[in-house]
Amino acid sequence: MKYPQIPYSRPVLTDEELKSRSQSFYKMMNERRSVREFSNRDVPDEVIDAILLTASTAPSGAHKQPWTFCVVRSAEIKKKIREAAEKEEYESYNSRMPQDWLEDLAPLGTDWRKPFLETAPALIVVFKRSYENVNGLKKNNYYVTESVGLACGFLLAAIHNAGLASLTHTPSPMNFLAQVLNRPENEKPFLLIPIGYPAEGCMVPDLARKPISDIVIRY
Ligand code: IYR
Repeated sequence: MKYPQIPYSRPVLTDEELKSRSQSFYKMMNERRSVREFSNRDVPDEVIDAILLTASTAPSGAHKQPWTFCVVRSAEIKKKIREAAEKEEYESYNSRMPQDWLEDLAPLGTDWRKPFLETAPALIVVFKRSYENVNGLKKNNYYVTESVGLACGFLLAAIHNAGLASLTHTPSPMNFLAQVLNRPENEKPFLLIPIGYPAEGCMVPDLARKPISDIVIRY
């Protein structure tokens, strides 16, 4: 089966319009920061739906869209997730992470405590679908990590554009998320993203992003 083809084009803009649009998007995106202190102020379901639909516009291998987004609003489940994450993180910070890693994280001031997992009004737990069960048969997906990574990038951009903050949290190991959320065998936890408003008085590290000369090589 081949998809029917439909026409596609983008409006042809002037160079000035291209510059202005690309620069204003950069300016907006450059204001995104990872936030670790969230307000408990609620966010509407419609906003979460729209940002998840945006995430799902990401390209994926063979258009398999190999992602599942679990939206956790239940205080009880958030608490379970926090307790399990803190248990793993405590072990990681105290015995599993090598000294170099701890030293690299020191400037960010992170530790095993994850209160934001209960404070944020919603947690988005992203799962990658390594394969699909089709009529009882295993069908592999393709470029699953790349695809789900792209969807998460789109998701973070959509969250920021909506006016909210997020954190890409990676408790390790994170198999507990599949258990707590009762996910099937073909889904593996990928990223845990609290979403909401930053807490009043929220602080973030004063870090700089690499200049273009450090990230681009022209040929
Ligand atoms: N998963 C831990 C440790 C951590 C690792 C990296 I790399 C970070 O950029 C931040 C934290 C945690 O979430 O605290």
